[in-house]
Amino acid sequence: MAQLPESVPGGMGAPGASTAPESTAALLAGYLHAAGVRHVFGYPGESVIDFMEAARRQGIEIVSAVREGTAAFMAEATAMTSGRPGVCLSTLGPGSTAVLNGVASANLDRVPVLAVSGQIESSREQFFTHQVVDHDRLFAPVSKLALRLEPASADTVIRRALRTAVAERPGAVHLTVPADAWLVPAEGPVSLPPLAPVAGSVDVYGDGDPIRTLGAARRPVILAGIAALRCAAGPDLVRLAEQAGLPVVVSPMAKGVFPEDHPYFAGVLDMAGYRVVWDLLAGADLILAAGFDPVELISPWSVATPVLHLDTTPNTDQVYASAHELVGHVGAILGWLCAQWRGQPRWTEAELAAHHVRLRAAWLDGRAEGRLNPSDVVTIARDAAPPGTIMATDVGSHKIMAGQVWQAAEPRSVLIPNGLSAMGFGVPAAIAAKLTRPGRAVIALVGDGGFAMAATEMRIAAALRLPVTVVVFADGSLNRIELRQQMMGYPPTGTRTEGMDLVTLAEAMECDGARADSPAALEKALAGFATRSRPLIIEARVHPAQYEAQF
Ligand SMILES: Cc1ncc(C[n+]2csc(CCOP(=O)(O)OP(=O)(O)O)c2C)c(N)n1
Ligand SMILES: [Mg+2]
Repeated sequence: MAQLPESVPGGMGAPGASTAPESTAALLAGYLHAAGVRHVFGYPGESVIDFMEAARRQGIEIVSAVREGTAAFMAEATAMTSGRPGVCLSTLGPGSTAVLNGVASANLDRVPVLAVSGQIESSREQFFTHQVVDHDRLFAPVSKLALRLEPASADTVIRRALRTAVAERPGAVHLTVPADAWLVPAEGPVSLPPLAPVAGSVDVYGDGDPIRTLGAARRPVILAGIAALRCAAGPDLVRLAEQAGLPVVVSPMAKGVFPEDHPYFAGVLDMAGYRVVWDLLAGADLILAAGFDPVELISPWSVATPVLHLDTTPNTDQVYASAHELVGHVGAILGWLCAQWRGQPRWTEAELAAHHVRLRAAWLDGRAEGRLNPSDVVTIARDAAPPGTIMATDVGSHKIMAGQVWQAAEPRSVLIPNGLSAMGFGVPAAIAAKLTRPGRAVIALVGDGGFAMAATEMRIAAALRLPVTVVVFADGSLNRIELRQQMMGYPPTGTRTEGMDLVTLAEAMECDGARADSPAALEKALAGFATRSRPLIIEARVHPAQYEAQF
C-alpha cells in the first residue's frame, strides 16, 4: 500500500491541525482522540496500516491483541471501565468476520464501541471476491449502525458514528473503510458532538399519577439496571432507598451502582441464590424498574407484580407491562420521586437483614466440606482485593457465583458480560481495564473453558507489563452446560475439558503461575496480588458441587 510522506498535502497532518484538509485516517484519529480514546485494540492487516500510523501520530496506542474477537472485548471493557467509547480495529475479510462476536457483545451489553474494519479498495469492492465479505450485511444484525467511511462525507459519518454509539441505548457502530480511502484528504476540523448518553430531563407517559402509584404501594422494591449506571444514578438510588425504605436489587452489569454493603441492598438478579431475589420481587406490590434492561434477564420475567418503568428509553421491550413510564435521566427521575415522597419507610432494616440471611444461605448451599468451593474462591479473592479493585468475570457457572458473592463497592468496578454473554471475555477485559485504569488492582475470575478461549492474551499482559491477576475456576468442565445435560438426564457429552497445566502455561507466557486446591492455598497464592510486578495466573481447583444447588 502506498504511503504518503508527511509533507504531502492531504497527508496525515500534524495532531491538532484543525483547518487544513486532513487525510481521512487523520480525521478519524483526531475525532477519537478528542473523544478521549487513548487505545485502539485490534489486529493488523494491510487495509488498515494507514490508520494505524495516523493513530500513532495522534498519540493513540495501537494494542495488538492475539485475535480480533478478543480485541473487541478489550474495546468493550475499556468503555465499561471509563464510560467513554471503546475502539477496535480489524482488517477486511477474516479480520472482520473474526471481530463479529465482540461487536455483538458490545451491542447487547449496551456498551459504546466503534468497530473499524478495512475493506478492499473501492475500485474492486463491487466485484472482487478474495477476502471480500459484505460488511453492511455482516454487521447489520449485531450493531446499531453499519456505515462506510468515505473521504467526501468522513466528517459527518464519524460524528454520526460516535453520537450513535453513545446515545441511549448505547451499543456498537461499525465503520467500513476502503483501503484507498485512508490517505485521501477529508474536510475537518474535528468538531465533537455531545457524547452524554441522556439529558437531565423527565418525560411522563401514561394516564394517572405515577407518584400516587408509588405512594399507594406498601412493599415496593427497586430493580436497578445498566441505564442507572450510565446515568451515574447511585447517589439518587441511595437517597430514595433510605428515604422511602426501599430494597434495591441490581442487575449483574449494574453492579456497583448501589453499594453492596448498604443495609437496603437486596442482591443481584439471576445470579447465585436467584430464587430468593425473585421471591422478593414476587412478594413486592410494586417494582420500580430503574434503568433495568431486559437484555440482562436470564430467567423469564415470571412475576405478576406491577411495574413502574423508569428509564432512559420508553418501555419498548414490553417484557413487563407498565401503565406509567418515566423516561429521561434515571438520576433525575429518582431525584424527582425522592422530592415527592411523603410516606413512612416501607421496609425496615431488620426485614432486609432477614432477606440477607436467606440470600447468603442460598448461595452457600451445596458446598462440599473440606474442599475449595466456588464461593470460597470469590470471597478469598474479594478479601485479598484492595479498595478500588476492578473485577472481570467470564461466562459460566463461576459468573453466576461471582456475580452474587463479589461485593461491589463502586460503579464500573465490576465487568460482567450479561447481554450476549460470550465466553472469552474475562481475560481481555482485565487486560484492557488495567491499561485504562493503571492505578487500580485488576483481577479476572474466569472458568477453565473461557480461559482456554483467550489464555494466550496473557502474553500481551506480560509484554505490556500489566500485572493483572487471573483466577481460573478449574473444574475440568463446561460446567454450566454439563449441569443442563445432567438436568435433562443426559451424560456429559462434549462438556468435559481435558486438564491443562496452567502453571506451566503461565510460565511459558512470562507470567507467574500458582495452583490452589484448598482455601488456605488460595489465600497464600492471592496474598498481595495487587502489588505484584508480573501477571499472575492461578489454577484454582474447585469442587463443583455448589453449582448444582444454584442451577
Ligand atoms: C462463545 C460462547 N460459546 C458457548 C457459550 C455457551 N456456554 C455458556 S456457559 C458455558 C460453559 C463455560 O465453561 P467454563 O468457562 O469452564 O465455566 P464454568 O461454567 O465451568 O464455570 C458455555 C459453553 C457461550 N456463552 N459463549
Ligand atoms: Mg469450567
